[in-house]
Amino acid sequence: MAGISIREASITRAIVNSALKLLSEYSSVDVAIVGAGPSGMTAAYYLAKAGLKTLVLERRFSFGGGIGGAASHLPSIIVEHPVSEILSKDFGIKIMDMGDGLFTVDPAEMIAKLAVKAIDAGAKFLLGVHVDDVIYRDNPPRITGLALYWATIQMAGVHTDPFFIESNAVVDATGHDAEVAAVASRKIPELGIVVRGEKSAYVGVAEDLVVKYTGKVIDGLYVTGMAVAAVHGLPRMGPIFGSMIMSGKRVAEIIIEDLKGNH
Ligand code: 48H
Ligand code: FE2
Repeated sequence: MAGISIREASITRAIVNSALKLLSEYSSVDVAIVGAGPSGMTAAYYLAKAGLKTLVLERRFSFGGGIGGAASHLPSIIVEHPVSEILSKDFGIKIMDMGDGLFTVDPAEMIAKLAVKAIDAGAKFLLGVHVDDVIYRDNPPRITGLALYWATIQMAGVHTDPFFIESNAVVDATGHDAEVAAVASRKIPELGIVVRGEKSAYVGVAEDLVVKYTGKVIDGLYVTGMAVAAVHGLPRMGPIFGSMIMSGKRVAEIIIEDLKGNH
């Protein structure tokens, strides 16, 4: 340990220089994903693996979104076939077969391994940032990026102007409130985006519907996970997470196809 010779000012310089280099490099990306929950992290993995420059923006200082809270705090995540195999094969997550077509996963392991896989595939995570607006071009109509600021500033209730990130695709993976689609709906009414709000539980249909409706909302803006239920008015599924993984994978496939021409 050479601690004694380390100067405080050089710590500051190292932090500022590396952080500004990162923010500068990521001011323009292929895909900006808002939300590091199960759908956002899954999408990040497959997008980064396909070679797309992928940035995940998360308000909290941690990963996982709703995974950690699981089913009313009980430390068990439920998934169904074929998600069990995807989690096992693609993410190396241990699966326990509970019968009745249900499999359980340890939430801490799921959070950690989804994050590790996404990061190792090349996705960059920016924690503690609150996304509060989109960038919009009207000719032709397209979402071309995001406006964001530090979540602590939002919590302090003070006003600062945001940073911008430009991206070819924005993914709303913000969960139940579909915050990105909601702001686009409110601020750009001419796009006709309606956030219908999720409906009461009906697991049997909810899981498939979320995956089915995953995808583009308008050019440049895509929706995955519970935000799909919010935008399209679909029933909720409660503490079963299969569709979150399938939806993240699906939105990645759709974006990879849509952005093909750009590379
Ligand atoms: C930055 C933001 C912003 C913002 C939110 O809620 P999540 O886990 O989202 P999903 O869709 O990947 O997973 C949903 C699942 O957890 C769930 O709730 C299920 C399956 N419910 C079923 C039911 O019936 O209740 O993660 C969203 C993440 C969180 O980490 C937020 O902090 C983050 O997005 N976030 N980050 N800027 N404006 N809004
Ligand atoms: Fe939920």
